[in-house]
Amino acid sequence: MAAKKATAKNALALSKEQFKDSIVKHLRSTLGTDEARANNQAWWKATCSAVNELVFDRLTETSKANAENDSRAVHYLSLEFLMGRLTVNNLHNVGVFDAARDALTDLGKDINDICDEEPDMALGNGGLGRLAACFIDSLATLNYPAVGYGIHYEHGLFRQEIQGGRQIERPDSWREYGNPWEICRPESIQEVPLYGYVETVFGEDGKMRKVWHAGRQIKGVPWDIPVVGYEAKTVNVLRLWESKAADFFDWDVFNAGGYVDSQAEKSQAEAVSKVLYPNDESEQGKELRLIQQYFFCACSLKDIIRRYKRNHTDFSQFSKQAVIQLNDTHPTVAIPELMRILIDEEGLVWDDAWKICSETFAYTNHTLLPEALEKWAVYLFEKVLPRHLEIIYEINRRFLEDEVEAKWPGNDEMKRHLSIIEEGETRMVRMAFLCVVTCFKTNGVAAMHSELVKQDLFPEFCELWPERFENVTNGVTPRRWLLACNEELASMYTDLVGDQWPRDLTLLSKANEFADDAKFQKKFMDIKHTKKVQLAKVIKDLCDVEVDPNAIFDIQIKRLHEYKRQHLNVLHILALYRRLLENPNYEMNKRVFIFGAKAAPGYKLAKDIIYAINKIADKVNNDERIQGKLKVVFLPNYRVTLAEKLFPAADVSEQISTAGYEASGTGNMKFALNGALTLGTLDGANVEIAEEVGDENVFIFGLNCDEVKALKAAGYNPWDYYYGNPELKAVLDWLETDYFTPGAPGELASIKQSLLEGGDPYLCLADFASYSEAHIAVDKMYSDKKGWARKAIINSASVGKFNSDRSIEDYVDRIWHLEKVMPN
Ligand code: NBG
Repeated sequence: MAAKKATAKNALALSKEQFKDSIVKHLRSTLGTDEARANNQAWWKATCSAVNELVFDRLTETSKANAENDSRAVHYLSLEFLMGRLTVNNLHNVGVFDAARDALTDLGKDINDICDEEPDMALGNGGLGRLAACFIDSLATLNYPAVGYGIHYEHGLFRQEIQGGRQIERPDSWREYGNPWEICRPESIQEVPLYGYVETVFGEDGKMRKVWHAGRQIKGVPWDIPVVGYEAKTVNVLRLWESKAADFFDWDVFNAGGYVDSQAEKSQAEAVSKVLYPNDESEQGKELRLIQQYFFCACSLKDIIRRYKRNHTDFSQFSKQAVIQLNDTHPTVAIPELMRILIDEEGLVWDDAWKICSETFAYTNHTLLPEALEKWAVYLFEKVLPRHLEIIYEINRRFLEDEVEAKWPGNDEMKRHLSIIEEGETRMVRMAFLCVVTCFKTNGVAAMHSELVKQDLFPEFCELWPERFENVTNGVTPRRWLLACNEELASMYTDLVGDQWPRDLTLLSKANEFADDAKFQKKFMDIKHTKKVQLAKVIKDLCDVEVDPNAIFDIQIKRLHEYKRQHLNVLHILALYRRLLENPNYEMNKRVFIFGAKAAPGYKLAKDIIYAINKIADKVNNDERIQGKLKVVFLPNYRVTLAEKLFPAADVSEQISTAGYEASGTGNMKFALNGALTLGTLDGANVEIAEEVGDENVFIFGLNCDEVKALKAAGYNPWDYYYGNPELKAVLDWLETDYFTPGAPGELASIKQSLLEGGDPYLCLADFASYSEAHIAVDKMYSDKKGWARKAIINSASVGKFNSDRSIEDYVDRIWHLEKVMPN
């Protein structure tokens, strides 16, 4: 393709010849092989090493500039960073993608095959983890001082296999053969205490002090992943902690023949960073998960304090220098940990320590689902972190006796209601309350969600401190989600608006002027077709299903959860199938329904829904009566790398959560950016997407948030909808037969049960009719090729707001107040 490309401009640029030399040099001197013997993995690693020569240099310059400036920095604490692959992105951000591709071609290699060697860094579950990855990309791109802190999991999110239609979880080993992007930093190892007891001692001055005598120590080994900003001026660090047995290894035990015991200690310590928890519903009370949280918070705080102390002798400037963003409640234990360090180790008095904490921490809420709001049993805290529990009690006592008492005098019911400690059979620590009580800001992740955070989740806290609540609408990085994943469309935009759009995505709005231009429409839709052809090949390879690229590609990709309502999608597919069987002349455009979703291993119904999709796919895809008008595809092992192939190929973006339940969504933004039309409810960021692209360019259906609440309050009865809609009744009943599971009736019945006897908590049946009508509107609109092209263009051109750079600037304005630092 002759079209121009947006290419990061920078001083680092390598020519093709230099790149070739560098790759060959690394093949030989870094990897101990040569051009003749090297396999693709070696070629990939050599390519990474060539890029790293540039990247590490920028990394050093960035940290030098930050140290010299003594800059205020944000520390983004997150249990998850869903990075995906780094090679293509780093090549683009450094600005050497073309040089690398041409160099590899000259060396007889295809860059796509080489980059395919990289395993995904799947250190996250879904939206929350991917958001963290987009945010650190934007922070580096915007030259803000920032460190991401997380866990160096040995195993990321499980790999999903489908066997006989069912999900099987397999371990993910992303760094089994080493990862060229990471650097181990043994010089910054930290020790982390656990368990034990607290002693009260009185010093010579008569003052009382608390001493925590830990029962165990483990150590945290930092691994740094360079985070390359666009045009590679700034390279920040993602620092991930790996747990290891502490050094004071018991040599006596070892020598006395206790080799096995000493190994047990080692493997216990290493268990802490062994695996990412796949956000199961039933993970409550898992001691190891609490230890994981404390482990990475403790390591990170020590690291932050160590860096602060290079330039400071007391803590008076701490909250000026450091802001710590808590990505959901997972890192909340950092709050009592900082209190403990300041009071017990640094000798500050409570009020001073509290002031620092409450000026340092800010909290992002990512969900309203009650089961996802973390609570930890008090007894568990007492066992693992006895001193932290004391501190939490004291924070709570002061909060209730001072603030709550002042606002609602004598109101014990209110105290019980707002207490950080929930009373009951098992007393629990409410982590979200601890966050809101401490943090100077609490934000939601889309306008609507932030309102619900105030009104429904924390109404009393909002009365106490209205100024603490903020909204920052999520965003996605245009570097990965357009420039790198959709080269064809990216080139087209560069031709149209120049090469600055990967920074300023609002520039794309120029394309709106061409939304009705026949030539432009053709170019745009030809690219869409190309991406669909590419995806069709992936589908054939992975699922052995033939799909027609001229069909409507209708895609729902996200974690499997009832509130996201993949099963509503399934009910509609069944309805379509039924219509086609009843009337072979039923008029519709060919449609391919594509799913990608992992279910938490312990979430039975979610796994049943995956099974149902696969069983229905088997039947539908092989039913000659419907003449290929309908296809259903479940792509196994949905992950970032697969997502990069799906977003560009979508015509329809399914965003069908029950209104009020999806905090924001970020896939919705990636779809629109790549020219898909949203079929969605008024939920999360869908609301803002519709505002940006115009109501006439999205398909909105279903109950809105207020209507959902009203229906629930009035007493929702799914049976009314079942008996009231013959088609809905028929498809639900179908699930109980053996039509899709020959010889095994009832295998899909759990879905029907959950929607009827189970009360249909997410109102699938209430929204079914409206959803089904919206699909008819989609189908009609697709028949109007020009009308559809116009809408697709407008969608892609109008979502500049959802650049994660904009989200970061909002965080900086409203919460972090950082200055940009330009490294040399
Ligand atoms: C998720 C929400 C999404 C949102 C992402 C990122 C959790 C707990 N929450 O709607 O469900 O887009 O966070 O904010 O993963």
